[in-house]
Amino acid sequence: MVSEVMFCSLTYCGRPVRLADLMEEHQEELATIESIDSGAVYTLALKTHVGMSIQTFRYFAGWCDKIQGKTIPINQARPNRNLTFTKREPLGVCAIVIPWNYPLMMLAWKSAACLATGNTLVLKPAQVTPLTALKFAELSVKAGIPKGVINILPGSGGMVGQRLSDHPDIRKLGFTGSTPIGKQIMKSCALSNLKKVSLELGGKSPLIIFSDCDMDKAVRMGMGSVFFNKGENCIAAGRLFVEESIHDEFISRVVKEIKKMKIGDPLDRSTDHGPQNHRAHLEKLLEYCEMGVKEGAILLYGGKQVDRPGFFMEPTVFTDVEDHMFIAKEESFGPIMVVSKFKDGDVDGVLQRANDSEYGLASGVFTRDINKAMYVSERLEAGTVFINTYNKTDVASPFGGFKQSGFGKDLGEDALLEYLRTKSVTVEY
Ligand code: TAP
Repeated sequence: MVSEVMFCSLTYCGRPVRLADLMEEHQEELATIESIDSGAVYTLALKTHVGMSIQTFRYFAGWCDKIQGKTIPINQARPNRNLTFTKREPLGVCAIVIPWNYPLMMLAWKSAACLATGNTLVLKPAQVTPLTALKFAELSVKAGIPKGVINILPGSGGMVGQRLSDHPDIRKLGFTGSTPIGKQIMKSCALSNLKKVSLELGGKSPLIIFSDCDMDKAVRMGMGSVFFNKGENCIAAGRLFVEESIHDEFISRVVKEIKKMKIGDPLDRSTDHGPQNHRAHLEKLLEYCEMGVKEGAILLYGGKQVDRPGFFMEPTVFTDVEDHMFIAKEESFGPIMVVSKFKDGDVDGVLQRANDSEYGLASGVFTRDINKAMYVSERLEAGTVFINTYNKTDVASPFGGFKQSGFGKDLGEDALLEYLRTKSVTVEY
């Protein structure tokens, strides 16, 4: 019932637009909080973490009054006429559980679609990054969103997250996080009351760089594919496959660029690379590097904690990574470039290696040959394929993984369906 009431108020009172306006008015404060809480450099926090969150609320605010069904003629051969029409209804109370890498943006991607479709929500931020979610709750009250519609519930995954998965009155759980926790959540949602679930999970996204690429762009974007948000990026290129004839040049240019990166205080506007999110994550990344060395990959650059206070990790490059190695298969979620060569011209061979993963979140290809780019994009098993670009997410483009990277979409029109149910009404006349 609350959902039905909300659907009307959100649709006709422009409150989601007001919420986006308020977020914009407070964008510098939100970006500062986000930077301090997550370690993202301020400039990125302002543009991406906060900027895209505002765009997301504006985009979904535009959908509020466009949630429509269809009319479907049925059983036309009978003497009586029949018609089915469908209605898209909200689900009711939805739970949202998010990780710590883009705290506000992950909140926005799910909450905006959830609210635009007339639901209420209970959101659990990650324990280590709850602050922008709390500021968002304050702004939602100012925007006139009625009490009880947006509920922010900080706490641990094992306690609060688990309780949300098990709760008998919650009808949907939208989750972003790791694959093992996603599986656990899906099981609990099924065993409790068969909640609808959408899962945005881990990835090990391949990026294929052919020798006929625009090298300047491939170096710049290849670096961004790994080091953006200090690698704490679900679509980070987990593995770069570089064609043999340009491999050495590509690597040496990447290392030259890394040396120019300014590592330091994330609030300093000139910093390129801030600290990792929390201590345990930094320790995990250092172990990941040790594992790479132990297995025989070449640690060409970095691999260590930076010698200054804080959880700073050197941007790192591994080369000569073989397919069986742990670092070739598992996500680091940090600033670690993992590079393998492939033989010149072996398009099908590199595709096979790129697809040999249980993950399928994103992927990329750099080549000037549009036919090759299209051939590769059709065969890559990933929810997103970037051609001659990377990290280009947009509020209007559906986003979500294949295989063990999950299912269900955030963003774009597709995201609305994650928070709606379809009712068929059949009339005989
Ligand atoms: P997780 O450990 O999976 O945690 C994600 C969220 O789930 C946190 O809020 C966590 O709570 C909560 N949680 C933990 N156990 C739970 C349980 N039993 N029931 C319900 N909730 C529970 O992931 P993480 O380490 O925060 O984030 C990194 C992972 O997220 C990476 O694998 C990354 O690829 C993935 N990720 C994916 C995407 C997309 S869009 N596919 C985007 C960002 C990140 P706590 O606060 O207690 O940790």
